[in-house]
Amino acid sequence: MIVRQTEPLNVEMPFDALDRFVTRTEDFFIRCHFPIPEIPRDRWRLRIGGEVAQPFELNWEELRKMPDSSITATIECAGNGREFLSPKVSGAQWERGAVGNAVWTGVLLKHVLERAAMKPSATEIILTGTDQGEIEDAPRPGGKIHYARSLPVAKARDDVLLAWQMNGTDLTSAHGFPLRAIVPGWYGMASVKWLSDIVVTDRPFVGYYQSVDYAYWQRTMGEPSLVPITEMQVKAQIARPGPLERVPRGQSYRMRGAAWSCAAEIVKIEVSTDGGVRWTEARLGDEHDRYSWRMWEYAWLTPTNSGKATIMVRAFDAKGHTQPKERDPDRGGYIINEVLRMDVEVGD
Ligand SMILES: Nc1nc2c(c(=O)[nH]1)N[C@H]1C(S)=C(S)[C@@H](COP(=O)(O)O)O[C@H]1N2
Ligand SMILES: [Mo]
Repeated sequence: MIVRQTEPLNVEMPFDALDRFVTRTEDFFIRCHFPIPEIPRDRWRLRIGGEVAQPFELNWEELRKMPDSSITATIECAGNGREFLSPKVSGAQWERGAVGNAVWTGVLLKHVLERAAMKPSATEIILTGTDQGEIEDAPRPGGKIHYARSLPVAKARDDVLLAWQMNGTDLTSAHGFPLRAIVPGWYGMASVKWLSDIVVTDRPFVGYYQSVDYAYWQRTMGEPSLVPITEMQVKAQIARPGPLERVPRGQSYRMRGAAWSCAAEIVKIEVSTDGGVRWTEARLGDEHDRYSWRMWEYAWLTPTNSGKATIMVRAFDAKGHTQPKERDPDRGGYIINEVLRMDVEVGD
């Protein structure tokens, strides 16, 4: 793993190592804003309140008696790929590895909300984690805050999972033990870890992590307005060759990687090995699932002459979305899905 920061812990997977559909837990990136809270299972509680008829609290045993289900879902940090931006943007300099695909098991948020009986006034659900700390850079609120994000009622009632397992075993501390949200299709910041509180509200939540941070400028009626980052945009990444890899000349080289999108499944991948002049379809991996990435590979007949080659990849989803060619400055340091050019050395 590549360590970007130790306190708080931020590590990414060396994406060159991508070799499977389901990412092993030890290879799954870790993104933390505050120190990891160590929460003893018997002291942990989940509180549900706000605009509900029956606020209640759950302990670990009660939680585990709720009906469980599993989903395989890809989570990408909204800042994944920031290292490739120019000019440089502040924040963790993630390369390609702040993304992973895992099997998550837990109870659907909708079951918990049904039990609390939401009032008709409910519009959003705020999820809050146990972790807390002070924000360093202005603008910032005073003192310590918790990590919190909200979801619209419709998404909360759809497929959001409160997960206690990752890949068949209890969550590790770093990934949110004892309980975390999994918001399928959304960038990672929505999947609140170390979940302790669920508050139903009747107005938009404008917390730090969806206004000052994890927001972007959206142009609807001409002028930009700041909106929280939500759905993952269609994106393909190359795993091999890696940026520093030397590719043998005049041979068939197995190029490969993964692609994902919130809107729909990935249906086509195109590869260019000449800097975007010609594009050829890659082969899609057999394994696929609504909210999982799709592996792809392409047999590249490498140039017979030594030198530099510029390789690129782009994905298409079933709803016809593809990746932008240029960087949109309204996105700041987030939502990095424009087609990248990667130079590799061809030689002996
Ligand atoms: N409570 C809490 N939840 C959190 C975070 C956090 O710092 N605190 N980081 C978020 C971000 S930005 C991402 S990308 C994902 C990463 O999940 P992972 O560490 O399990 O990969 O968790 C999200 N959930
Ligand atoms: Mo993130």
